[in-house]
Amino acid sequence: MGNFIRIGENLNVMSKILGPAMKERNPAPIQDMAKKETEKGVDYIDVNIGPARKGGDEMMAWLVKVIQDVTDTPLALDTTNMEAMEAGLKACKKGKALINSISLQTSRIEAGLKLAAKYEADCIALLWSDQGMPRDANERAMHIVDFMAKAAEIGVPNEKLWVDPIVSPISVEINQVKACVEFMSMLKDIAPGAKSTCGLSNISNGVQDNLRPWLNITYLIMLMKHGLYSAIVDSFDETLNDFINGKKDNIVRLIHRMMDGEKVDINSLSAEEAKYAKSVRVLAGESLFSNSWLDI
Ligand code: THG
Repeated sequence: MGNFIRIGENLNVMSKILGPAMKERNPAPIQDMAKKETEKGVDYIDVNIGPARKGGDEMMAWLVKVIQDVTDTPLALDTTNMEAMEAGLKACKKGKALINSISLQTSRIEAGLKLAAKYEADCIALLWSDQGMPRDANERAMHIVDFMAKAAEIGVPNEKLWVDPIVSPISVEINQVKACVEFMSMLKDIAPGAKSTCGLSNISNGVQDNLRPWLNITYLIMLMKHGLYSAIVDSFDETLNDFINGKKDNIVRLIHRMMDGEKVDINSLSAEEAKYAKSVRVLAGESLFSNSWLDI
C-alpha cells in the first residue's frame, strides 16, 4: 500500500479559521496549515474554496502563491468555478496541479477538460451530472464511459483521469455507500488506465468527531480492496497513516476476509479488531447504522 496517494483535506473554506483568512487575504493561518499538512507527508494539498462565485479567480491565484511560498507539495485545486480553476492553474508551478474537479454537467465538462489539456494537468472526474447524484453503480459506470469519450475527444487520456464515485454519508443513504464499493470493483474493466479517488470523510459526515476515523478508515480499506488509487483525507489522522504505511495489515486482512464473505465471530476478536469488524458490517449494509454502532 506504499504508493497510495493522500490528498490533504484540511485547507478548506469551511474551516472557522481558514475561511475568514482566505477572505481577508491573511496568509499566516493558510501557510501554517500548508506546512503542517506537508509535515504529515501528504502527496497533494487540497485547496478548497468551494463555489466562490464572486472573485474566486483572484482568491485562488492568491492562495496558490502564498502556499507555494512555503511548500513544494503539489496542489489539488478544489472549486466548481472554472475561472478560479484557470487562475489557479496559471499560478501553479508546472506539473504541480490537480484539477478538483470536473463534473459531467454540460456547463462544466468541456471547459474543464480544455483546461486539463491546456495546462497538461491531471483532473478528478466527478460523476455528478445534469441529473445530479448518480443513483447506483450502473449509473456511475454509464457516466464514466461518457466522460472518457468526451475526454478523448479533447485530448485528455484515461491516465490523467482520477475517477471520483462521490461518497455520501452513511447516515444518509446506505445504498449509495454500497454502490461506491460496487462501482470501484467494476472500474478497472470499464476505464482501463484511469486512476481513482474520493472524498473519504464524506462517509462520516454528521458522526461525532472522535468516532469518525473508524468509519473513514474501514471504508478506505474496503475501497482499496478494489484498487482505489488515492483519497482526499484528514491529513492529521495518524491511524489512517499507519494503515497506509502497512502497520495495520492484520486488520486490513480481517476487513478483506469479511468482504469475501467469511463469517467472523466478533467475540473472538481483540477490542480494536471488533470495532473495525462492526464498522465493516454497517458499511456493507449487513447491520443497521446508528450512532452507537460500535457499542452494539
Ligand atoms: N470529492 C472531491 N472533492 C471534494 C469532496 C469529494 N472536496 C470537498 C470534500 N468532498 C472533501 N473535503 C472535506 C473537507 C473537510 C471535511 C470533509 C471533507 C470535514 N471537515 C470537518 C467538518 O466539517 O466537521 C472539519 C471542518 C474544519 O474545521 O476544517 O469533515 O467528495 N473530488
